[in-house]
Amino acid sequence: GKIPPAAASKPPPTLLGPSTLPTPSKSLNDRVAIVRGDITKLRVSAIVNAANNSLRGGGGVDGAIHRAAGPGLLAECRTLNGCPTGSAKITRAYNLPCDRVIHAVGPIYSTHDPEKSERELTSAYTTSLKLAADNGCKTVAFSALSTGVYGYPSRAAAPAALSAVRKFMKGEDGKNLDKVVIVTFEKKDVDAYNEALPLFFPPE
Ligand code: AR6
Repeated sequence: GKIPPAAASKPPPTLLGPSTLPTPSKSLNDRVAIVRGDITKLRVSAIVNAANNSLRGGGGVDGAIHRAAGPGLLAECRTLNGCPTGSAKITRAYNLPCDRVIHAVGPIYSTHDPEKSERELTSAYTTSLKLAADNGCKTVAFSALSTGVYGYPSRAAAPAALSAVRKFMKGEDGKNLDKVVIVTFEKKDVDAYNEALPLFFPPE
């Protein structure tokens, strides 16, 4: 659903700050990147949290996002009645430097039904991108959904995530997204996502 614009006091959302903001490019490859760092520090339109069904906060990146956002975020999340696996909900960002938080629920990885896990992971990415586009977000930073506590192997999660991002950005709803980044934190994720990137966004 749509929510009203954030407070006018916030600076315009940029990925790395105005001095390093690249000229928006039409090339699909230039609109997607893997970055390593702390997602709570990014001044993008929306960051995507790796949440759980309750949307009541937790450990990992979810804990870091709630700590940095302050108690207003949890208060708003409490009004949302949770979120199904493979879906996402959007809130304001409170004390975070971004404008919005999209709370996505990836699957707990199932070794018995990895295809189901992949469908749910894909859907968590796609729903988040649709929410971002519907709310006028131009720059979106994803956490590496499900690759921590939820046990999704990074080498399997990376191609699923990048495939979903590519498909969305090539479609009508993806046209207004200037930049999508996947924010990795640990080395295993940095390597897995960087190895998958050229397979889905090959150099032109
Ligand atoms: N910035 C960017 N990435 C981070 C940060 C950070 N500050 N901190 C951790 N990561 P996880 P999940 C990476 O476990 O697997 C929570 O309790 C981390 O290295 O946060 O989807 C929720 O409430 C990993 O690659 O999320 C749920 O209950 C990635 O974020 C459950 O965990 C995701 O790991 C969700 O598990």
